[in-house]
Amino acid sequence: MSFKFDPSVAISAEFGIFGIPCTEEQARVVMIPVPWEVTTSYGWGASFGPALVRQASEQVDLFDLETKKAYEKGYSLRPIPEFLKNKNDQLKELAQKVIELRTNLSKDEKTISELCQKVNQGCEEMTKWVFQQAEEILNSGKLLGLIGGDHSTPWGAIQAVSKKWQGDFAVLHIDAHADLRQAYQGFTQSHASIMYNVMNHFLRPQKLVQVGIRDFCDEEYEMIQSRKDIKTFFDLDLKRRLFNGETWAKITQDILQELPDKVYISFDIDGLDPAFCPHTGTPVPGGLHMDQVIFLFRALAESGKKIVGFDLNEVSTGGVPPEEADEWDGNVGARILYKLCGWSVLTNP
Ligand SMILES: [Mn+2]
Repeated sequence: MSFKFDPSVAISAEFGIFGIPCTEEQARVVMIPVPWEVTTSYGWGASFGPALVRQASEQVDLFDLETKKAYEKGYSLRPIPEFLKNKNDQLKELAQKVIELRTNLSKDEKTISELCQKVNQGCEEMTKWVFQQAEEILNSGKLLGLIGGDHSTPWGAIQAVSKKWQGDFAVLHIDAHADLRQAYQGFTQSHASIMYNVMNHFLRPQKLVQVGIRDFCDEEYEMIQSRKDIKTFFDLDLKRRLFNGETWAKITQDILQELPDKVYISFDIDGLDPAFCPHTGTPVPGGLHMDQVIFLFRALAESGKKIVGFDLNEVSTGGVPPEEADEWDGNVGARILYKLCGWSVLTNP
């Protein structure tokens, strides 16, 4: 099913994401925006991620040398849910209070625990909402995408994909951080805990393959070592191999070998070199180049694997409203998202 429009006429993000004027019914890829960053611990602005990426998406040329006219199948982003943004703003204040109390070594454990409980409950509700939205999209036979928000946002989507495929897929996790903390600052659904949560839930993928990881604690390192269903390509090892003369093509094949036929991609923008995402909440020097990621996506598609869902998260304004934000982070995010949409369509003929 395709719909026709002329991409050479002026396009605007007002028409729809990437300026593609299609309804959700016409679209093959349907994306959920999740304006949420309740547990953000350092820089903020990720809750504006969906708006920032949507705004920048009109700059992306629709024709793509790799994915050609995949866009003719239609990509659609649901409206940004105001109720979730409002809930985010309320709960974020409570979470900040917890962080402040802990920083000041407060002994008021009762207040801390009450606040944490409220925050955790709100995060659970967000995840439930995402799960329902994702399940609805998957059940309608559409391809699923999600735009965060911080990295806690896609857990519900990964649960829905896990349910649909009964765990017969892997999460390809691109990130600077391992995100395997059992809880962070008392928050059970912290952005720093998503992959811990993913891999310990009854609805989970058979495997987690991490790429670009360069910031983690010993507890996370131990979890990586102890679990046969987690494989991590640390940034340091990737760089050492490259510096010793191995090609990225060879490394890419090693990554693909760890993956089964079905792959969900969870893309934290901070997996890239911070030059590509200077305003993201927790940037870490080092990381992947945009071109390496684009090469990896294509190799994955050419290997015959199927993308069963994806998310892009942690694209941030750096704390200002999207209208005032530097366009660069959104620009990079929109281009990653565009490739993810295209390869999703092409790997699901
Ligand atoms: Mn990260």
